[in-house]
Amino acid sequence: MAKAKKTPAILTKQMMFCPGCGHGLVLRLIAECLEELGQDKNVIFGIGVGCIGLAGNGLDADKFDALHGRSAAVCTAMKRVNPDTMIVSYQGDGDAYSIGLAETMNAAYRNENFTVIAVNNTNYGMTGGQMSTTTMPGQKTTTSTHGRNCDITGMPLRFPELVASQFPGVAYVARGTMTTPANVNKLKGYIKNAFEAQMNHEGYSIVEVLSPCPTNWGMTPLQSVERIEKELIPYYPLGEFKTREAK
Ligand SMILES: Cc1ncc(C[n+]2csc(CCOP(=O)(O)OP(=O)(O)O)c2C)c(N)n1
Ligand code: SF4
Repeated sequence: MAKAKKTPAILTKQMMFCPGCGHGLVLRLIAECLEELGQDKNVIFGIGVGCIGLAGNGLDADKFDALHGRSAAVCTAMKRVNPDTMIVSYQGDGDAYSIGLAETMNAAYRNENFTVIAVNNTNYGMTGGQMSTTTMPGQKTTTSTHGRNCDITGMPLRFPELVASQFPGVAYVARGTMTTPANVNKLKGYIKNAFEAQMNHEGYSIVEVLSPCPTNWGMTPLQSVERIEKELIPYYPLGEFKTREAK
């Protein structure tokens, strides 16, 4: 009989995410990858401002709560002074791509050797579902009550594609999601690739995760998964945009 996988040691307490939220699963996959790579006692997280804060003490690892959007700058410093420590910048789309776009972009531009996990739920989840750079055209949020008008706000930002096309020296760029067991397995593979690239000092790595936010989308968890499949993936395709070069 198949055995259930043990919870990774750094996940110690129940976390307070909403039912159907994607953050818990992303953290679980990160923790599994770190443990399997023998890095779970050798990691510092840069933590963005947002619902990831609800992980609280449930994530038993060194972490630095960066000011809103500044995690990439903090992670740059942490990695430069601790080159053999795994540095993981865990951020939401509002944190990484809206308020912190400059820091996120500059770290990629400089090809800093750390890993960004960017949880894209197309809104600012923690503060009540405001519009972010990744909000879809026509999507209603608390700050785009008639639906996002891209004529005046620009089109949703595809950061992984931007990095892969404009900064080709980076180590690894991918986008995954968790809508099916197969997608969960692929996402775990992407996260592991990113961590391995960092361990080998190959440069900047980023994995974006399309993640449900049922609370602010006004949907059930199942409807949220369907929204990702039908609406988000056609605009935000899954896959690897920059693969690791054979070393
Ligand atoms: C400088 C600053 N501006 C605004 C806020 C308020 N704030 C806290 S969480 C948050 C939204 C975070 O959204 P996102 O990064 O997408 O993460 P999510 O909660 O969706 O996971 C905002 C705007 C803040 N803490 N600091
Ligand atoms: S508000 Fe959204 S992102 Fe935040 S915990 Fe709830 S479902 Fe998750």
